[in-house]
Amino acid sequence: MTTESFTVTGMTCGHCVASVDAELRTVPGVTDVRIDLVPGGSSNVIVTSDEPLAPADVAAAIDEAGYQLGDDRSDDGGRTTLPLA
Ligand SMILES: [Cu+2]
Repeated sequence: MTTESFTVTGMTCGHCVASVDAELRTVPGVTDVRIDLVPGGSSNVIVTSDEPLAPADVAAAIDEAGYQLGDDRSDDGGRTTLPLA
């Protein structure tokens, strides 16, 4: 079992949450979806899956619902890579 968290932008209400939830549950292996809505901002989404999640599948599901994956730089503890000019 695997749990992945990421952010989704563009959601504003419970209807948006329901759409994203429904699409993510169509991804193979997904058993649970938790969405912490931040209206108009970057909402935190946590997906639990029986199988390793393919990022492309997740991105496609979010896209299908009509929203965008946000920048995923929140919880990696400062592993931001900057080009050293
Ligand atoms: Cu909405």
